[in-house]
Amino acid sequence: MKIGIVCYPTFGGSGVVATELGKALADNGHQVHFVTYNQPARLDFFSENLFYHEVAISKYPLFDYPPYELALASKLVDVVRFENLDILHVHYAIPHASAAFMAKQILATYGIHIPVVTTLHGTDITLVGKDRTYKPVVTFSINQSDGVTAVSQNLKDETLEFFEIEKEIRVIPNFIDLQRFSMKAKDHFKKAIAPAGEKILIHTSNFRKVKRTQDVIKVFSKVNKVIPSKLLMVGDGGERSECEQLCRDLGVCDNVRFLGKQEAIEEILSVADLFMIPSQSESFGLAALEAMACKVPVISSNAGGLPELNIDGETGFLCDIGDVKAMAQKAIYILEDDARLNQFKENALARAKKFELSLILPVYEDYYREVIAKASALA
Ligand code: GMT
Repeated sequence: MKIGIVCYPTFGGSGVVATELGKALADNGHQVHFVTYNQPARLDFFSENLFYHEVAISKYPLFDYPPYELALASKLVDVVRFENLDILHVHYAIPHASAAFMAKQILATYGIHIPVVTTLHGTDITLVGKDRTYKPVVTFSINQSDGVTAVSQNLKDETLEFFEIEKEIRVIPNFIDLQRFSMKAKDHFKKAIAPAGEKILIHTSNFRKVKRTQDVIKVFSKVNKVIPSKLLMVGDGGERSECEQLCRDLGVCDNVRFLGKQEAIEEILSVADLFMIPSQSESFGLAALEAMACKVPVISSNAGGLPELNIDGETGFLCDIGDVKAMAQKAIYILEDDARLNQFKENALARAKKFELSLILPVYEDYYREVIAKASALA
């Protein structure tokens, strides 16, 4: 197939899923065309089946708000026409699904009928989509898509609850490449971080408010009183300086390291004993899956799709949002006994294997074929 992929080219979960999916499709012999405003973060190598089309945004002085959606729609028209694409797969509803709808209408005037699959990732529904400003457009563009997928059952349920959706939504979860994400021998790094054999806790995110990163620091401060431990905070974003201040207030600075944005995240996860993701809202929790693939158990909130990934008492624990006391108790329970910790680590990896790329890739491929067949029957 010739597949167009539209995504945010950033480190965010939806961009990572879109890029990894595109790479895997290309490895499987499909021709994949990325259309976005910047080279996607994980698309920094050459492959004969991968193409990147940059959306240039006009900086005309009249435009206080440059119309990215229109530039994207125009680019999609070009790419679909001249590369003869079979299907467009847009990740994140806003503004990708509506731009794809516009492109589809324009292409119809050339006699080209391109099916569009929209994947809902989370904040496009749970935060941005529910905003009155965008709700009608989100509803419309989901309903106009030829196929719609959501990354968890919970996200599907929320979408159906808050929007008037007429389309069937297929649940296709996030996936993991276990060749890349596996526990690596990084003893020298572990020694540098935890020279006295302290336990290592870790959090990775974009430090947005929705991640409740300050809860991570609060939980760690409680754990650290009982278990000799270190905390690695990986990533960057709006809440980082608040977290740094909280470390000072709680007197844990010497045991917390802020590593900023990191490429080789699997190497850092490899030295960790416990992952924390106390999010306010989390449609799936790709960061937790990456940790589990590296044999790291998870303390999470019970928000959104996290219970579909993290199995309470088996791969980690689920606690109420904001219940830092319970999170700390559960973290100590896992960390205080090495045999128990090892069992949780094994369970985390076993669970991650259920989301292996090789299992999920054919699900997407079959879904594309199904959507293309339905759309061509209607054309
Ligand atoms: O988590 C983020 O803030 C990034 C966000 C995004 O929209 O790129 O991630 C969302 O999509 C990921 C991939 O499907 C999911 O694994 C994340 O759970 C989801 N984030 C939220 O729902 C907050």
